[in-house]
Amino acid sequence: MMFNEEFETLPRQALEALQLKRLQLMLERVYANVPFYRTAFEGAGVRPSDIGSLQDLQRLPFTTKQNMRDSYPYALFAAPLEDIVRIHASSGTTGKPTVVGYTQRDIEMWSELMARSLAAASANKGDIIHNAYGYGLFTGGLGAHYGAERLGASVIPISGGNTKRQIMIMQDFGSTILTCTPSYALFMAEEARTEGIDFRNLKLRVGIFGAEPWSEAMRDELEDKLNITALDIYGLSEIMGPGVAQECFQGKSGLHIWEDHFIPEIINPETCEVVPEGTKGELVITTITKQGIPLVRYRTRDITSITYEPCICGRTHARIARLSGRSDDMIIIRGVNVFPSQIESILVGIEGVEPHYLLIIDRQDNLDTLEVQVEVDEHLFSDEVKVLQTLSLKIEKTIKEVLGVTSKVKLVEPRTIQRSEGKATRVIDKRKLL
Ligand code: DLL
Repeated sequence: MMFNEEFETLPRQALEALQLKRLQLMLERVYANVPFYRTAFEGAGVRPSDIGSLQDLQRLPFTTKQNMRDSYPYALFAAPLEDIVRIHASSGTTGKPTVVGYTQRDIEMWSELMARSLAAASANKGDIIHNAYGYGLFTGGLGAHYGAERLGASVIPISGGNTKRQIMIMQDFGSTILTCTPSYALFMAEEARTEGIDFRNLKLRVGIFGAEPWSEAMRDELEDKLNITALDIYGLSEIMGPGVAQECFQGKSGLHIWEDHFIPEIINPETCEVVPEGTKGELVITTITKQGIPLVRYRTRDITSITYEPCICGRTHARIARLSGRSDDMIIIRGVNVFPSQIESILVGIEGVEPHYLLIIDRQDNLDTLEVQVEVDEHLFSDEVKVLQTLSLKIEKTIKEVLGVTSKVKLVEPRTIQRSEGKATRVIDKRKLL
C-alpha cells in the first residue's frame, strides 16, 4: 500500500510541471530571504525569473557543505527563527556541526516522506517498528519516529545501544520492523546468537537500513541471519534526514527519490557537468518545498546513478542505485560522519604530537573500530611509558568529546608513518562490506 498514492504515481509530465512550479517559488523565496543565494545567483548572472524550465536548473550555482559551514549556524535559513520548530546537526570539519532548521510544515513534509518510505518498505498501521536509529541531533531517530507515527504504526523509540535489552524487547514486544544502521543490525544478530535466540522465532519481517554504506552481500547476510527482507533507505541531514529515497519492497532494485519534493541530478564530480541517465556520478539535490533551509543544487558527494524506468511497484518517481562511495574523503564510523581533517585539527592542537598520522578503520564483531596512529616528538618518545599513556588517553578523550567517536590511539616513533610524494594516505579502511 502506498502512503500517498496520488503523488507517488503522478505521471511524469504532471510531476515535472509540479516540480517546475515549486522550484520557481522556492527560488524566489531564497533570493528574497537568503543573502548567500542572492549573491551566488548574481555571481552566476541569473535571476529566479530566468528559470523557465527544469533544464534551466543547470544555470544555477551549486551549494556545498563548505557553504553550509561558512553559514554556521543560521545564515542559510530562509525562515525567521520564530518559525523554526526543530534544529538538527551533523558533524563538521572543525568540530562545528552543520546545522539545519525545520519549520512546522517541514516537519510535516518530512514525516510524510518518511511515512511513504516506510510504506514502500511494506510497513502499515499494524506494524511494530523497533527504531534503533539514534535519537538526538542525528536525524535518524526522530525522522523515522515521526514517519512511523504518521503512518499510524506503533513505534518503539529504543534508540541505539544496550543490545541485550534491544533483543529482549524485540522478542517480548513482537517488533515486526527494525530500523537501524546495517552494521548495528548485524551486531544484533551476533548478540542474539550468543544469547541463544533464533530470529526465526521472532516476528521481525523487514529491516530498513541506511545512514552508512552497505552492499548486496551484506543484504544477503542480514536477510539470512535475521530472517527478514532487508531494504535500503537513504537520506542526509542537509536535505532533510532519512527518507529522501527508499527502496520498495516489490522492486527491491534502486531507491525511489521523492521527486515532488526533491529534484535529483547526477553530475561528473570533476567537470560538474550533468551526466546521462544510468551513468554513475555525484548526486546533486535541490529541495523544492522546504522552508527552513532550502538548498539549491546541493552537492551530496554521494556516488550513484539514476533511472527513470518504470518500476513494478507502480511508483513513478525515479530510482537511484545503491550508494557506492563518496567523491570526498568523508568516512562513516559507527554512524558518525568523520573527515580525516577533523582528526588532524585535533592532533595539531595537542602538544608533543607531530602532524603525521594514519587512521585505520576496521570492523570487529560487526562494530567499526578506529585506530589513530600518530607520531610523537623525539623527546616525548624517550620519556617514560606513563607519559605516553597519559598523552594517548588525552587524545582519545578529545576525539570522543569533539567528534563523538571512540578511538584507540597508538603513539609511534618519529618518522615511522610512511611519507608520500603526492597526496598523503591518511586512511586505511579495512572494512569489507562483505
Ligand atoms: O545518515 C540520515 C539517515 C538516517 C539516512 C537514517 C538513513 C537512515 P547524515 O548523518 O547527515 O544523515 O549522513 C548522511 O550518510 O551523505 C551518505 O554518505 C550516508 N548515507 C546515508 N544513507 C545511506 C545509504 C543520515 N543508504 C550521509 N547508503 C550521506 C550509503 C548512506 N550511505
